Amino acid sequence: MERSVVLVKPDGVQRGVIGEVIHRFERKGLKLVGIKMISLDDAILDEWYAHHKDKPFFGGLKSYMKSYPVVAMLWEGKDVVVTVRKMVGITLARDAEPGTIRGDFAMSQQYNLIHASESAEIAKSEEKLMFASTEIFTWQKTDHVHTYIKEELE
Ligand code: 3AN
Repeated sequence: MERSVVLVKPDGVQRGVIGEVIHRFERKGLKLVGIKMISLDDAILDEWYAHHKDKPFFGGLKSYMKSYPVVAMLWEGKDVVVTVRKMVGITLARDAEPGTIRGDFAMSQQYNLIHASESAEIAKSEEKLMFASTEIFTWQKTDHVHTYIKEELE
């Protein structure tokens, strides 16, 4: 099944929404296959945000992402990348739909609490950047038979 990398960013750690984020994805029926706290450095951020390297906010974005640790998670599910992005909400948090994580808990374009992989392809490269193979767990979530029909699990 597909995987999505989620980061509770430094502002999310400071504002105490780690549990809320986990709670929402758990209730949705997603499967957690990796989780850790990590302090990000320039090496990883230059790759992570390579698509933003020419933007005026790149320096500030990197400083912010290095300011406190983040909590990195790997969530698994059917077409999970799109599902997680919908649950996260748009980048400009004060405009994000109520009911989304950013819509319910954030006001800023930069301090928007959470990162979620943008596409299935990007998710694969983010997974490699963020998690060692020993940090990813293969386990059977027994309630999946009540979360999906058989064909969706194939
Ligand atoms: P998203 O996280 O919604 O996929 P991206 O990939 O466009 O958004 O941006 C990555 C991160 O860069 C955002 N989560 C936010 O923290 C920051 N960011 C994006 N746009 C701006 C901006 N105009 N000014 C400051 N920070 C920004």
